[in-house]
Amino acid sequence: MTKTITLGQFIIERQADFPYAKGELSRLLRDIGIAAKIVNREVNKAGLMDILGQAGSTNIQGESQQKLDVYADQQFIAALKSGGECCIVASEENEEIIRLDSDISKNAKYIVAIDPLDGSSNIDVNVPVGTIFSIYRRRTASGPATLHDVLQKGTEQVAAGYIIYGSSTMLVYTTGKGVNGFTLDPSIGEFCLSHPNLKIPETGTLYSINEGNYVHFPQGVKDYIKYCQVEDAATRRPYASRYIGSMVADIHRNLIKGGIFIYPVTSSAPNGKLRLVYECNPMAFIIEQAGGKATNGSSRILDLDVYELHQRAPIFIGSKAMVSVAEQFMQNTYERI
Ligand code: P6P
Repeated sequence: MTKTITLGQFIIERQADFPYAKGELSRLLRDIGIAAKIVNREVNKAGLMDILGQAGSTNIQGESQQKLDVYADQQFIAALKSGGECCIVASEENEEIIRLDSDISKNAKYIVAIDPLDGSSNIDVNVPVGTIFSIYRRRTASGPATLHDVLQKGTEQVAAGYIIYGSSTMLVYTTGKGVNGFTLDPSIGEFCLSHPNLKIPETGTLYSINEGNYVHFPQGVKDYIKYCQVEDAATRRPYASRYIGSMVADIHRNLIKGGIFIYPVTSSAPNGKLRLVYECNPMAFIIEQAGGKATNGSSRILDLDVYELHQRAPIFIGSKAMVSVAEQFMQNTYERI
């Protein structure tokens, strides 16, 4: 019987990794874990509550907000506000940054960027959805934090993680020293270490892309998809297409089994669809820490300049060998044997 290690115990034990930390990041991760359990409770009974369906409002993206989107956004902001370790929340659901300027928060040293409920259009059909978060140190030493504190490159993240509300609920995160996964045990209401030191397989046979957009893809993406579909038993196992339409679920599957997830530019989305600050950067940090790769087809996601809060970026993310081949097609340098 292996010893149960809860998220809280793990965070405290790993605090030794940060000898100069005074516990703020640990408490911030704890606050996120608490909100995740509350959101999980509502996601799990969404079909039974008057919480499904359109909230009537629309978010900054112009997307109709599902009531659970709004609920999740409120829960994470409330947890961060009461925890006092975060001075600004940048959320997909809010056009502007949310400054937490209470006495205990206004001088807090951390910034949280979050997609409170990614893939929420899948809620009504019981497909896994997720929360994605990214944590930065503020750039200004004190006083009211500003957007300048938020718009930092992905390389500046101190932590990143996601929660996947699926057949089980998992919290996966990194602080730059590897990736660990925790599964929620409903019988004790705790996230318990279930996937220590997660590593993505060097290669794989799953490719994940919305082929409904095929005609709108750049030629390199079209060529890569054809490469994936070629039966070439002599050199590699046939690939399989898997696309859930929920970024957290697609990337989590690839983290466990190996694979590549691509959301490229299309003629209707010239900068891609996914958001750099609270979707691409945190997922890129996690996958790189697990030994994988994340680029925009040519440049490392984490190195991209961040110039606006809801900036979009194309993303090729997953097993290192697969992303590298996809990049060769994007740069038309693939050596056909
Ligand atoms: P499409 C969900 O709406 C989301 O933001 C991601 O979770 C997902 O990967 C992507 O959009 C799906 O987009 O255009 O394929 O429906």
